[in-house]
Amino acid sequence: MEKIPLFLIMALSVGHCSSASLDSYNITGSVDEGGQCLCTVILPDNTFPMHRMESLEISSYNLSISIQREITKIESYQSTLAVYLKRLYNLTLRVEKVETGDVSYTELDFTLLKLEIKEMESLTLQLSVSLNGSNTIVESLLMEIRNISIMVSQLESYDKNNVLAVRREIVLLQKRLQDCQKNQTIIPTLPPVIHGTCDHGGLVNVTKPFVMQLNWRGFNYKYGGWGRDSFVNTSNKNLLWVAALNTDARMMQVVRFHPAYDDLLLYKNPTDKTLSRNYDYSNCGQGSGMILYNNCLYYNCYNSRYMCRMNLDTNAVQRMILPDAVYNNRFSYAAVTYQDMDFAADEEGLWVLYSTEESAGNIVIGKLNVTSFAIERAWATTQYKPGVTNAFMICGVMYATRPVNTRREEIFYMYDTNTRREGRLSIMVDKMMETIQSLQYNSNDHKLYMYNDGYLVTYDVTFLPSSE
Ligand SMILES: [Ca+2]
Repeated sequence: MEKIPLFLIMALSVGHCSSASLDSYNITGSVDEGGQCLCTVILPDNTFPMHRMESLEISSYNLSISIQREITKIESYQSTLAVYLKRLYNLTLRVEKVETGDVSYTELDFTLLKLEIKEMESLTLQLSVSLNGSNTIVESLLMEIRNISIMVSQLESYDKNNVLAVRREIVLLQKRLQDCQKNQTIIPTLPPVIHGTCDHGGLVNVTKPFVMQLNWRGFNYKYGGWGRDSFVNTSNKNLLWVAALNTDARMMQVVRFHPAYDDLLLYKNPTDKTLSRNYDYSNCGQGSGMILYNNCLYYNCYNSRYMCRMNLDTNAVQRMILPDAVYNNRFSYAAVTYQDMDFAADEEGLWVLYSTEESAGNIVIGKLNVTSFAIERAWATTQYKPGVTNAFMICGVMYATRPVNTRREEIFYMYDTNTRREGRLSIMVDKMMETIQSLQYNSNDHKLYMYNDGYLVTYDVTFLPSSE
C-alpha cells in the first residue's frame, strides 16, 4: 500500500512548534518565514483505512448522482401529477354537471371519459409503484379516480335506460302513426264540450298518451301522482303538482309544485313542501291516491284510516277519519301497493274511492263534503278493488281500468252514482310503461293525468254528444 503523506497546516502561535502529542509518530517540522509551523505527518497504513475512505467517496458520489436522478424523476412525476389533477378536477366538474342535470346525458362522451380515467389510473399506479406505494397523496388520488370511474359507469347505465326509454317511445310513436293512418277515416269529429260542464253523453274515447317528462326525483321513484288543481274553475289553473313517493312505494314525504307548464318541463322554479316534521311522519301521505282540489292537497294520512287535507297557503294539515275504510295495503289496486284511498274530482265535486271489510274489498264511492271534510253519501259497487288498476270520476260516473297487456290498458267498468247503475265498456288506453300508479281526471282541461312508473303522462278524453 502506497504511503500518502498528509500535510497538516496548523495555525499555532508564532515561534512555537509543539510536538508533544505527536511523539509516537515520525514527525518532521519547520517554521517558515511567516512564523507558521509546518509539520509533515506520515501515518501508517493500519491507523487510517484509506481504501475504505476511497470507496466511501465513490459510493457517496454515486449515491448523489442516483438521488439527483430520483429527484428529477419525482419532479417530472409531480408536474405530470399536477396536469392530471387538473384533468381530474375538470372531470369531476363534468360529472357533477351531469348529476345536477345541467347537461343532458347525450352531451357526454362516455367512451372518451372512460379512456381518460383509465389513462389517469395507470399513471397513478406507476407513480405509486415508483414511490413504493407509501405516498398518501397518490393513494387518495387513486381512490378518487376509482370512485369517479364507478360513478361514470353508473351514469352510463342510467343513460342506457334513457336510450331504451326513448327507443320504446319511438316504437310507440311509429305504432301511433300507423294507428292514426288506419283510424283516420273512422273517427268522426265530435262537437267540443265546454270544460267543467256535463253537457255530453259520456266518455267515448281517450287519445294516445302524451309524455310530459320523468318525475324530478328520477327513474327509481316509480310511485306517485301528479296533475293540476282539479277544482272546477280553480283560480290556480297553471299550477302543477308532482308527488313522487319515497322508494318504499308507500310514503309521500315531499310534494313539488311548479308555477307553470314550462317550469315543469325544465324542472324550474320548484317549491317543495315537506310533510314530515322532526321525525313525525303522521302527516305524511300513504299511497299514490292524492289529489289537489281547490288549493288543498287531499291524501290518505300515513299508516292510518284518516284522510289528510293540506292547505297550500298555510301548510296546515287537517285530519278526518274515513269510517270503516280499510288501510295499510288491505285492498289496494292491482299491481300497486298502499293505494287504499284514491281521491278523485270531477264536475260534481270531490270523491274518495276505497273499500271496507263489509264491502268485501269491492269499491265504495264516497262523496266528500269539503266544508265538513266528511263523507256525505256513499255508493257500494260490485267491482273488486284489487281487480282494477285504477279509477277516476267524470260527471259522477266512476270509470275503472284493467290491463290488457304491458302496453295497453282498458277502461272496462263504470258506475253511475246519478242512476246507481253499473256497466261495462271498452275504451283502450295505450301506456308508455307497464304500471299505472295514479290516474285521475281534471274537468278544467278534460284530461286524464297518469303517473306511469315515474313518467308524467296525459291523455285527452272525448265525449259523446248530449243525447237530448
Ligand atoms: Ca285515481
